[in-house]
Amino acid sequence: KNGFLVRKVHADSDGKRRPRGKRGWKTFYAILKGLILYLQKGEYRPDKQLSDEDLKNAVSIHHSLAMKASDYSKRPNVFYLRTADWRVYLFQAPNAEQMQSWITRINTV
Ligand code: I3P
Repeated sequence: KNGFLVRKVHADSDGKRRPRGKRGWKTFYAILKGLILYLQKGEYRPDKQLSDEDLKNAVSIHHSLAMKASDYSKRPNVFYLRTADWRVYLFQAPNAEQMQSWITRINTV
């Protein structure tokens, strides 16, 4: 599965709150391949290679949990992703259907 997602990092590994100045929303083209969610920056092209920075942004979804962010009301169609090492991300999907599709795909790999 792939598509545009806007990401906010809420907590780095071990659940540590991400520091001020690094908590903004950023748009990525997300590619879910096996147990890795790749987050590609910049303009989308189907043949584009992942850069070193893109690889650093990749998220392991092994033993992770995605759920609708019902307590987050500032933006619509936002879901949480909590990883096995307790990173916490918020992802905003383009619409409700996409949000549900990402949640289902992440939770059923
Ligand atoms: C953050 C940015 C986020 C905001 C976050 C800010 O600032 O404005 O949009 O989250 O608030 O810290 P910066 O870009 O300097 O990191 P919301 O959009 O959810 O309000 P937060 O620290 O309360 O999460």
